[in-house]
Amino acid sequence: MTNRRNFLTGAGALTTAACAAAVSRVAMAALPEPILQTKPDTMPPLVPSTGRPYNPVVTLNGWTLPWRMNNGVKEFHLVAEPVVREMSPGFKAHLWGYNGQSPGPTIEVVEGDRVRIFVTNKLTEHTSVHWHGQRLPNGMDGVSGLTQPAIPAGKTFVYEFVARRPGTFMYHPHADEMTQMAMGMMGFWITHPKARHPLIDEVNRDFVFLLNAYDIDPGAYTPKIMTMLDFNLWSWNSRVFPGIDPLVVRKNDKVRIRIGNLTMTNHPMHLHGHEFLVTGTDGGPTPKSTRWPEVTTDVAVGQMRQIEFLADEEGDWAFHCHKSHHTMNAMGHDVPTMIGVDHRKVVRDITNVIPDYMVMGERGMADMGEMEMPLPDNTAPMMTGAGPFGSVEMGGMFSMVKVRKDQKPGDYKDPGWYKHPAGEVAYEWTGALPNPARFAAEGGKSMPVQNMPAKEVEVQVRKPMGNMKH
Ligand SMILES: [Cu+2]
Repeated sequence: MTNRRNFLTGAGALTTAACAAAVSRVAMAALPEPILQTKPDTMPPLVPSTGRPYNPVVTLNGWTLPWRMNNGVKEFHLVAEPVVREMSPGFKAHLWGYNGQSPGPTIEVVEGDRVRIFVTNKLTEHTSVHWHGQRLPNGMDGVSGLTQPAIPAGKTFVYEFVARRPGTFMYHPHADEMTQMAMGMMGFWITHPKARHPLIDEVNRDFVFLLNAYDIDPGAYTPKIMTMLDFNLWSWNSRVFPGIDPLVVRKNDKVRIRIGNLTMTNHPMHLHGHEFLVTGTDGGPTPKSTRWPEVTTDVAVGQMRQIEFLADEEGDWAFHCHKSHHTMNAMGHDVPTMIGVDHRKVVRDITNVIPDYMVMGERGMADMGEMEMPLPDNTAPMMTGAGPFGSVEMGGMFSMVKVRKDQKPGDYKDPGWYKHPAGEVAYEWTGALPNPARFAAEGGKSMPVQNMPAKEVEVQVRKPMGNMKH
């Protein structure tokens, strides 16, 4: 390949990708050598060196799988295997994935391409790969038991079909799904249009990521696969904030973000500072007449959404799931709300028994962002992320779209924090503070009631958090 990407560290892997044309017929009859990637960094887009040209996507904290061209067929080699994924700095999870990573690499092809995918199963149980959203022969759909026998451990199966329609797709097992998806087996698939498409605009930057979720006890490494809804790690491409890279763009870039949801709940995805249009789903590009501006779009379970906007406002714009419990990391959330509760007496009693007992949440939960509370080894802090003005108090499904006028075209390097022009940051008021006006008709002034209770009753609200379902 002309584009020798720095992640192709293995010489063999580089040879496979670089010299497809020179490979002998004997080698072509063999499997394409699997290409692995173990770093969680966002890799630069993989510019195609064979086949029709297209504008490649950028996989957030991920990469695109190189292919080899074999008699006009694009050949890929996916290896299903156990992987270690760094979910955020200092926190590693033992997952299952493909080619060294969870999620697996993004596969990018062009409408009309004939694609052959070798899938080698290095797991301890059988698997299969379902190509979510694709038009293909029924026997290539990857539903074990229904359309094919499952791929036994240690075996390699071949899938082959033509990528018939352009769009945003994903792949995942359709065998022991509950286990294999809870363990992180999934990946993105993009089929680019073969020519200008009336409903697919050209963009300057095209980002992709999958929404996924894990239940990993603090201090543990392996997800609890029996969890149905109460996950404690809400991730993008198996990363949690502050481990998620920013989406870096140049001012006035047209930006597309493609999102797929393989969690067990919906995620209202919210962008600050810009309005976007939903331009596509896993069903294909949306008709122009159906598009209206939004700043939040819900991505339901098993759905994909592609959003587009003109990045014409400079700054560090938050981009996150709007469910506030999804922008937090592992926590015991069977914790009662303590705001406004005076527990001095209780604490005195408890510290007689447990000297290190610590009260949480008396003034809110913001203290958690900066608290130097000892965490078990290998645990992501609950809400953290140092920003230029202090803790961002976020975890989970949170990142930023960083818009900069001096970002070079094609440069995805983090430009650091936005430098706000003078006078454009919220500031403290230090003048006189008159009493703020308050609504004065509370209870019975505008509508006098004769039989009001004589004594004022103050209601203590205690939010139930025990059996919370997302
Ligand atoms: Cu969410």
